[in-house]
Amino acid sequence: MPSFIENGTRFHLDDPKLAPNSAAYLWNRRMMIQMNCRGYAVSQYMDPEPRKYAHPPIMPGQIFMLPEQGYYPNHPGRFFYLRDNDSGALFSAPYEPVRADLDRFAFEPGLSDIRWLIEKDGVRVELCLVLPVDDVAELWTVKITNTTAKRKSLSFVPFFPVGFMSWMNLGGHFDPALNAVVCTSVTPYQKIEQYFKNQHLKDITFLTADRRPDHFEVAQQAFEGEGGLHAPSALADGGHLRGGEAYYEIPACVMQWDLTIAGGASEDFRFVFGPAKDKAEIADLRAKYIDGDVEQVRRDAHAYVTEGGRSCLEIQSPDDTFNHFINHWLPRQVFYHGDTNRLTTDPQTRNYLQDALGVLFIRPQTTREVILHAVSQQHVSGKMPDGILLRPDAELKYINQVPHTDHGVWLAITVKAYLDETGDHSILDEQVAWTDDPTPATIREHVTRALRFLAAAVDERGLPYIEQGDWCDPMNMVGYKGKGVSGWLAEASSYAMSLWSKVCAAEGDEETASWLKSEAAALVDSINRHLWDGDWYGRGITDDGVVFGISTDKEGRIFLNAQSWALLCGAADDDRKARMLTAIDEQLVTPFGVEIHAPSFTAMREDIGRLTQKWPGAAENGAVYNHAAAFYAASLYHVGEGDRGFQVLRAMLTDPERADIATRGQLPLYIPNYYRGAYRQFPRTAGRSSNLFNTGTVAWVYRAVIEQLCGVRGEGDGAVIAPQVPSSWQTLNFTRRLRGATFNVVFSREDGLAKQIVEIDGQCVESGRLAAIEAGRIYEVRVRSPR
Ligand code: CEZ
Repeated sequence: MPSFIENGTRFHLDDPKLAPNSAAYLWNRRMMIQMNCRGYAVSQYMDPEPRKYAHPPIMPGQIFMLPEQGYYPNHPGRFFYLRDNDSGALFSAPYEPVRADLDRFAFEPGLSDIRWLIEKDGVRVELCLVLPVDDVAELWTVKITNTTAKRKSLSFVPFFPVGFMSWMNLGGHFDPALNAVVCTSVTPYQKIEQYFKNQHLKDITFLTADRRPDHFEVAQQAFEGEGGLHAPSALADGGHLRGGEAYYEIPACVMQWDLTIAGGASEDFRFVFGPAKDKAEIADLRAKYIDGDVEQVRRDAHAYVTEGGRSCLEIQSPDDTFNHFINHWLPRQVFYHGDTNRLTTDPQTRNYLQDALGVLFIRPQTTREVILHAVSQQHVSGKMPDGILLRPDAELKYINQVPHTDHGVWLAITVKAYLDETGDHSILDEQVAWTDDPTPATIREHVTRALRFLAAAVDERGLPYIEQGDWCDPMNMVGYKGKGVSGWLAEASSYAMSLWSKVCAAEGDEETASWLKSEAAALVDSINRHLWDGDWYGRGITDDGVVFGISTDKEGRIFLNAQSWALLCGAADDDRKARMLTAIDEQLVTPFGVEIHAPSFTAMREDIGRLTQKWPGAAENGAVYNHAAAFYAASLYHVGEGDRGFQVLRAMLTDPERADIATRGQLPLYIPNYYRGAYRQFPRTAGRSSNLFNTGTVAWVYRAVIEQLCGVRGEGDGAVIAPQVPSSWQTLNFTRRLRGATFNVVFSREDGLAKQIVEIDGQCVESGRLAAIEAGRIYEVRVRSPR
């Protein structure tokens, strides 16, 4: 049975066919690798831009991770063939490419390693992958055990395909001094400048081992022959690798050992695989990871994730899957985002700021640095750029060259959250210059000006222009002619202005506070005047003045974001709220979560844009787009709908049982950016995971659990304790660290209570408010709630 093991810090999948593409990921600050349970891999590293070091046999896109990534026999992966030299029988671990029926299969990704245990005909193979904390390298250990009583003669053949490295120059050879297969290439270019720029690139991919192989091969075709990867010709008829090289032929790292293993005995191997600039770098990596202490590498990798990424919250609820996810896997995913910026040198501004919003609850110092860095690229007009450059040599690329109008919103939200979590008001006085004006201004002024910029970029109805997109990247044709407006952005701006107005008021700046309040109210007014459609809010108005996301639309009739943010900004009164929630339940809620809109578009709408061209039910075209669902959950908690909020969050997690794993096609180790939607149009494919673990969702889910479900958050100099616990839970215990203090909270339900009661250190605190938090102190909190 698939299940969490080791107290939820590891997962156990027992069948490679249940969810063939289910995967786990590892990362360090320089690289990431996603390994699926059957051995296929997608990995990339920073050089300084994202790059791959193992390729398919054709030229792929270099930097995008694909949603619903498909795999095929020649896909990059890490494979280990085992041949019984007496019977000739062949299998491969973990499963691909041979796909033999195994006697035992366990794919067991942990917080900082990925391991497998495979058994077939009396041979056990244990694989473990770990990434060193500060190098681009995969460190693999392999243990082969003869589980029978009789001696076995085996051939062990690791096969690490390298693929089509370059159309200009590629090849490979075995280097005896390095004990490595070294595959070489020249990154293709045409402009001369590029020649000089490319000097530093790691154009080598290598595999080195701790033992001298008996045989090797470097040309993939010579290995495969006519047999194909599931029965390579080089291994047929008791054959041995021929010691070949690759001369402008697709290279692969293949080594072979002839082993005689006594009954019950084992053989151990260690490998390092990765890119290198030159042979000296391979020698260095060998010294560190082949000759070095592998246990130390494991301990360091584990400490990086669990100590570096230590959460401010541990919970114990009646829902074990939720506990494991919140205690281990969610902070891990949040930390990955916050510490690596998704391995890009020009994160989208909204992603950069929202990733910082998540890591705030792990390492607030990082959030502080992100805020200061982000505003250093703000224009003196207040406009936030579309992407943030993280290195002097970085450039705005791809989507960041397309004008989007929402970036200022995330600045205000993140700074407000930072103040609440840390109480560090000194940040507001930090002085930072503008990208186009050297005169420094305070952070307070940077945020206010971002909001002034938003307030000014509105049409005659008072609704904000959308240009070529807002939060929704591919909503690129609503306003490209300069007239279309975003209802969502009106709500989000209003919400951000209200938040910031509170900060200004607390800081004694009444003038700005009241201006922001009146702007926020004016936006609400415009939204209610122009976008309320009777039962829900429309999403926007096109360049031609057409309101969309309304009841008369056949496709894209209702958009979730337009409802969630109406709740957040307070546009909807109780009657409207009730109508919206009903409409959402009827049209958007599915067993796999809440869809971003419905019905999904089945044809291009040239006044909405590229999102309508995505496959119906995929990504922004009607998927359960978890980032939008997380906004919805946040909005539900915001208006006290805790039970609904929890349902939305809980639907994002795959249940650790066969049926849900098979349908979603993923393991409960991360929240993917989407599950397929269009549930009412294409039920057969609904629920399928994108298996993309890059997503702004996690910051919002983490925050909702900490600040709303558990309900302990900073406010002014003090704290608020106001849990919104699902009504089906009778108990909840948790520990929350906030501003150097620790809150041990015991929540329980009781009969005969009229309302929730909070006791701090034995004292009843009617409001749930603590005026000042004492750092270093441990608060014992009891929350008693009506049943
Ligand atoms: O990218 C995300 C963006 O990183 O889409 C979100 C947006 O808020 C995030 O900033 C919603 O649009 O078609 C596109 O360009 C898409 O926008 C995607 O690239 C999308 C992906 O799902 C990547 O994870």
